[in-house]
Amino acid sequence: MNSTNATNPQVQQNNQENGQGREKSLVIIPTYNEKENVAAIIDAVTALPQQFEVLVIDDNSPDGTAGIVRGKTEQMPGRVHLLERAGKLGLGTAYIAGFKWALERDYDFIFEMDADFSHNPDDLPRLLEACSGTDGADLAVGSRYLTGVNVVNWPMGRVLMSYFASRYVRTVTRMPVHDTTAGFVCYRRRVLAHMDLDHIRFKGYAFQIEMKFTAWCHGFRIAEVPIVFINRRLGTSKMSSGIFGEGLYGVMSLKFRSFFKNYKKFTDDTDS
Ligand SMILES: Nc1nc2c(ncn2[C@@H]2O[C@H](COP(=O)(O)OP(=O)(O)OP(=O)(O)O)[C@@H](O)[C@H]2O)c(=O)[nH]1
Ligand SMILES: [Mg+2]
Repeated sequence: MNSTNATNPQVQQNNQENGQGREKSLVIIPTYNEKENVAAIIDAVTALPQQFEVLVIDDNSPDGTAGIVRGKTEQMPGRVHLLERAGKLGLGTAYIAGFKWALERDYDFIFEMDADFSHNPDDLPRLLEACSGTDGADLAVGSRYLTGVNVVNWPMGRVLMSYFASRYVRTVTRMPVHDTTAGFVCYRRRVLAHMDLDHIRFKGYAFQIEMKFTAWCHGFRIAEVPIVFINRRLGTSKMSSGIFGEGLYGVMSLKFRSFFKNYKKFTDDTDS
């Protein structure tokens, strides 16, 4: 347990009041040129009563994002963390680096979230709730397509593309998830500990699909929590057609390869 939290009675009391006991949560935020958003998103996450910690994975953003995060780590030591990588290596590998960082430490719940406020930090407690307790899910997905289409300010073409991409993935994989490309996710530690993270291949949207699909193949329980997704107001998109293409063909190859894989099913007895 983090020394700051372990010795702070107020934090312990807050954790107990939130029903969290001594369980620790880490929100991983990958960044590339997010100087307009990064300080505000860190402040919004750390202002929540649940004592979320934040890990930013920055890929040497030319706009100086890492410097802003470093300031936050000094302001909130033990609460905000920064992992710097040499260059833009893609969202998927950033998350894998973050997951490994978390598994080397004692986090119980590990989150994925974008820096650009498309994912509302105020929804983090609902994702945590869905994974908490003995009956909690192993994975909670912040879902745009559970109750209709909850996307605000995206051009219609992009909404349709994303919605039908999710349906296509559901049809091909048979995975019971409405928003398969969602990047707002809570994992219980045991999901990431059980999966072979070195064998996750994809980097863009397909990374999100592959993570959910692999967890599902291992027998983990996935819950969806409805969220409203809002298009970024500040900064620029990093989406590219290559990333989209990876998703289109990647899904078929994911499903195809799964027929030949022997997924080790998770059981409470064999894993922690
Ligand atoms: N570390 C790292 N972060 C990245 C990389 N590419 C994107 N990101 C971050 O990943 C998150 C999602 O990227 P976005 O550009 O918002 O992608 P998107 O949500 O599909 O596109 P928008 O519609 O423009 O928001 C943001 O926090 C980005 O800064 C990368 O190569 N490395
Ligand atoms: Mg975005």
